[in-house]
Amino acid sequence: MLKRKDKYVVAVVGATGAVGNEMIKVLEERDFPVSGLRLFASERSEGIKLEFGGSEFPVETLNENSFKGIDIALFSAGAERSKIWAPVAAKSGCVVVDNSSQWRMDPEVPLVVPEVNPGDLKKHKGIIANPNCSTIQMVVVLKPIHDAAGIKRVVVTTFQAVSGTGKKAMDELLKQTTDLLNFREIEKNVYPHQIAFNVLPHIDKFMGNGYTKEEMKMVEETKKIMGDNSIAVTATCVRVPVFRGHSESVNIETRKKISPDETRAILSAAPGVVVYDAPGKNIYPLPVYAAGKDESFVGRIREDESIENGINLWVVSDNLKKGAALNAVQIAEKLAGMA
Ligand code: NAP
Ligand code: 3JN
Repeated sequence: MLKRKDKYVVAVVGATGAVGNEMIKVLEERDFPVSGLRLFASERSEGIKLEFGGSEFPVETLNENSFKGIDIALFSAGAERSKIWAPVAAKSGCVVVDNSSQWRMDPEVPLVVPEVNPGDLKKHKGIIANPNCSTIQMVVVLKPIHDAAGIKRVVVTTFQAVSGTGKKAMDELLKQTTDLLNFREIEKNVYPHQIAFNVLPHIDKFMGNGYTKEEMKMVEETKKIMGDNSIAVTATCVRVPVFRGHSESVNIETRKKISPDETRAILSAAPGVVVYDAPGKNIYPLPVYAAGKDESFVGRIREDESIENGINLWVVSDNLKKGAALNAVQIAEKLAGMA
């Protein structure tokens, strides 16, 4: 349990990465009560200093004693590092909010989106898992619909920005784009195919069932967060040449009929959701507008006329913010009793 204090010593593990960088920004932006900040990354980053609140903080490497005196540790250094270091941190008495997939499906570890299942935080034993970005932005929209009409089945197709793969992928999209526009040969290091001016139906590794791991994360995490294993979910995850902001086409079959107007009204009142839906005026959510914002934006709300009780939605959110850093900081705020 996190002891209530006026201010907390916070650690960011993976501080030099795309998510870690965003975590530092979000802590500052939301004025999280920080009495001390410790930043960790790999040996490659030793000596680097990062800014927070007008001061510079050194980046350190991890060791068995790193977490002594730290209250909250926000992890975003990959599943392998979380597997080793999250239990070490928890044993030192620090509460870990882990952004990797390592602990998400562990029955002992709550998987939390504060707008959806804040009550699950009470069950934590030192580690709390932050869901996958594509899951987070979808469940904040699904939850109020499930409460109103009971969701039977979800069919989702994602259009995911390259920042979801990290800093190197953002550099690769930029370089391939400029190389192609200058009639130069491209290099492929991060993705198996060209990402500039292309679309890849492949995120994370392929599993035995023909789905990718990212797709199965969406299926399993959605059920755990919503606390309902009866919701059928199927996903197709696609990488698109966008820097920031994941988009999703979401088809929902409900038990009770719900009209597009009712859906709009329910979602307008939902925490963390903004309805942006006036197609006649070309108003619908777009990644370029969602980038840097906190909410899940929803538009193109319309009936699925092919089934009895169906709704189609288009959901866009900033994958580095609500999809990762912001959700983690919101969890820390809940633990600190701020929200
Ligand atoms: P990234 O830009 O590649 O950054 C990786 C970070 O991990 C860097 O700070 C890196 O440090 C650090 N790191 C690597 N090896 C380390 C080690 N041995 N010890 C300590 N730190 C180490 O990747 P990212 O996009 O920020 O993603 C990082 C992780 O966050 C992912 O692997 C994933 O688990 C999680 N993530 C979650 C979501 C989500 O959906 N919630 C989205 C994206 C990522 P150096 O700079 O020194 O190499
Ligand atoms: O690709 C995206 O848009 C999201 C990527 C998330 C990610 C990337 C590398 C490793 C994860 C994750 O959060 O599931 C992981 C991982 O921890 O398995």
